[in-house]
Amino acid sequence: MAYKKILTIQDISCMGQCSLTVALPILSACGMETCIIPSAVLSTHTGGFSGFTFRDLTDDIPLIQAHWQKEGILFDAIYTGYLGSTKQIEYIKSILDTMGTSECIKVVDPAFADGGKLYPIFDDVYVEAMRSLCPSADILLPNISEACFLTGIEYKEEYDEEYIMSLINGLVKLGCKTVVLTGVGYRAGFTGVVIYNNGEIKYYEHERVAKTCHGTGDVYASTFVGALLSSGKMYEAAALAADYTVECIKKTQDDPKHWYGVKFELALPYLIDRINKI
Ligand code: PXL
Repeated sequence: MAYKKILTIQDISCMGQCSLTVALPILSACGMETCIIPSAVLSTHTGGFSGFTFRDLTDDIPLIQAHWQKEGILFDAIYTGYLGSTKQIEYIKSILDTMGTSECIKVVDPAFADGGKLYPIFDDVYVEAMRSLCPSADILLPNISEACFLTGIEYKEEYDEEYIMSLINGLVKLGCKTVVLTGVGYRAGFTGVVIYNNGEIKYYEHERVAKTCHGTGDVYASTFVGALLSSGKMYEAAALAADYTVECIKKTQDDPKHWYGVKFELALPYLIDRINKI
């Protein structure tokens, strides 16, 4: 297993099991050194809580970057998630362009929509800025809602392979090299992940757990990045991330009080076991 240095840029939701509070433990469990830039600090995530605090850390980003550049710090992977503002996207481009080693893998999780709707703080201007970030990424990790907003294709709950291919082709036209599209299910009881890489399409289908849980996109993305860096195997990493996400939902689904996230900690032994076998 390779020991790599990863930079992840996303918010700190102080309570709510998403973004950095999920990415750090998962990447650590995958055996990765993890450095962070918090994009914002919120009291909770924005999915179901009201009255959350929001401290935008946009202005800190270039200062942190400048310090690291003086220190000569470079990363084997840079993985971005929920960002705090449209202005941040310009700073993120500069980080993706300058802060990686020659082998650096750049992963962008657009993290701005679900269920066909934008998350509360985002708007069309943010979507447009995120579109312009696509060419800077090696791997884009959207769900179907984000793929729809980015490509301008209508959001559908039911679809066929042709529709999914139109999303993938639209993302490729935006400059995405590799796309890992999550939450793609063609038949009842199953969902899956479509992996488009260098003109080749693969699909990993797995059991669909009835309950949808907040934060699973972040669990998926963090696990995918950790497993990819650890193994160098794209399809296996996409599949492992899906299986671990299912385990996390299973650990949570019988507890109605735990509506705001998944009990991913309880499934970390499963993740560590799988990572060692990949
Ligand atoms: O899980 C994505 C996410 C991350 N961070 C914040 C969020 C959300 C989704 O709603 O609100 C603050």
